[in-house]
Amino acid sequence: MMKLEGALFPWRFRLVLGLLGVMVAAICWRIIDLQIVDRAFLKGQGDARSMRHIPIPAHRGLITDRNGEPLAVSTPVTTLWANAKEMQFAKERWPALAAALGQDPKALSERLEAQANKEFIYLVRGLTPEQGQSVLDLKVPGVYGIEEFRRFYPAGEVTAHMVGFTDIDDHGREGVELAYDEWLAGVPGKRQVIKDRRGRLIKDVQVTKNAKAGKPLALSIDLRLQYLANRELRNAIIENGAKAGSLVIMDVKTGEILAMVNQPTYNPNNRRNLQPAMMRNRAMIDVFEPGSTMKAISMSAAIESGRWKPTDTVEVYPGTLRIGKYTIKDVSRSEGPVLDLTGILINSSNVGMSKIAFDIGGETIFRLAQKVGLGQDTGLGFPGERVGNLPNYREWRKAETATLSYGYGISVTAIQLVHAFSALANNGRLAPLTLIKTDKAPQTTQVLPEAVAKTMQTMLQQVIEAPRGVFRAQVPAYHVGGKSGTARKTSVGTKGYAENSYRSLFAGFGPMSDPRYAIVVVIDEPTKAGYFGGLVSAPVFSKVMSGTLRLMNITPDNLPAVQQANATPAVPLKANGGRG
Ligand code: 59J
Repeated sequence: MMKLEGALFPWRFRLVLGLLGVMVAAICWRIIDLQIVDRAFLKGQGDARSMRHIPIPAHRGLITDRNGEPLAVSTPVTTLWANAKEMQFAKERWPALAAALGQDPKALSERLEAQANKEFIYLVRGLTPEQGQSVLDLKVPGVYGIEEFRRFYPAGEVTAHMVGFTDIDDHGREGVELAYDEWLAGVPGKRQVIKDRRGRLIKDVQVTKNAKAGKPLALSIDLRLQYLANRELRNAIIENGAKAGSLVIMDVKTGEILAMVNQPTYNPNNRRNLQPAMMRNRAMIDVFEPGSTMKAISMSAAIESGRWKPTDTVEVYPGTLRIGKYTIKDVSRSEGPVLDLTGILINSSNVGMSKIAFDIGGETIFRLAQKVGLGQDTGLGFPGERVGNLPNYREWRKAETATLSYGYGISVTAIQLVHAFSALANNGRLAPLTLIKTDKAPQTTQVLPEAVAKTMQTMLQQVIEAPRGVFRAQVPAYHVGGKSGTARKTSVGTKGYAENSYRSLFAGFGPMSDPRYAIVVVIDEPTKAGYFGGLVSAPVFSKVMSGTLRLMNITPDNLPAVQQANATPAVPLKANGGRG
């Protein structure tokens, strides 16, 4: 009879069975270990290799002008990126991709080869969502899209310096975009997704953090005035063959900047071929000597001192004044050997102003210049803004006292100059400057007695309206006041003044019945017809002030008698009772 071999070696059979049993037990233990004991740890490890947090872009706050006109808008765009590693598996699709992207096929494939081990490279940023989708529809392996926002500036070059711009990652780089970046920028959200080994998106798991949109910002700017200012400044720069210029319009009652433009400018929507000169917000970052516009401040100090009244006279003959080895000169010959205070302003007599400065002392002028903000921090915190320089009166010797009184040896920005004039316009009350729309009346500081400011208003009106005045600054149907200035530019490299490069200035305000707007015009190096502030900058002031008063619906205060019957005057006019 046959016997089973196993039966012959029962111990061997049991051994094999026993070993098998141990192995099964070991496997079971490992299963329990992996599935139950280590489960959480392993799942976490696995997820960490496939779960991804991807950012949800936050919408950046809208920037508008004071009337809600958009100045900086965030529009959705699609950015295409590639996992270059993954793309190596589909080289045959590269030419089609290059064609869809409008890129050179050779350049693209060279780039993809060179970066073959990179899992993230940008292909193209900021396409319109439609353009982006049409590329994604090709379904080229390794090509992905992300939604982003890109800034668009509807007013382009007209608001470029003021608004500034953001970089490609939507962070503020210049202007208000930079100064108010924290306010405007949102907080990006987070989305959890699962991606496979090659980084392909497999599943959208959840939004772990919602994107928080940035806050909107309404600027003090009035876009209509900004356009007007830009147009008139640009025309004047062209007509006069000038190098550059700035123009600022301020509401003297609220401290709001209503317009701020510079030439040359640039298109913030297309920043290729930008030259640094185009990008300068000159009204705040360029400093200059205010020249004779400073006489408005020095004269205010003289009247405030109580030692001088407008009808007092000073001998200006022969138009020069020696101080040690230094000679002060008047440029144009004055009406006579003696001028009253208004006459000193009208004839822009440096000699007359200097003599008054010696009488009242440098400190009196210094104190007022400081109070109206010349060479002082504006508190605006605008990127790159300059403070200028008002030397301490202790350093003023006799020659400096003279030259400072008519605007040399001090440096200011256009925005400081308009601020200083705003105090005269607003009856001696200085409102803090702001670039943001304000709703409530600001806290003003009385920097000059009201009576003194009113006296100055009358004198500065005479500067424009008197027979020998700066008639080019006149505004039809309104009374306005102001002061021109023509300053030789300091020549680069040397300590002295250039013989034939000038800065033409005009600073003024109106309407005189209730001054509301102050304007400063700076034209840098006019080279054509002439260079006097009264010739070059005054007409720009006239046009911009005229447009401003009309756009703002300000009632004319200087209509001829016949027309007055049909108008509602802001104040009683001479024809119907007089002003007092
Ligand atoms: C001027 C100066 C330079 C600096 C002089 C303008 C001085 C001076 C040393 C010569 C042209 C010129 C510290 S002129 O602004 O007086 O606006 O309509 O640049 O005087 O002492 O060939 N303005 N301008 N002065 N320097 N230093 C007048 C005047 C002014 C006018 C015209 C005629 C200067 C009425 C200027 C205007 O009021």
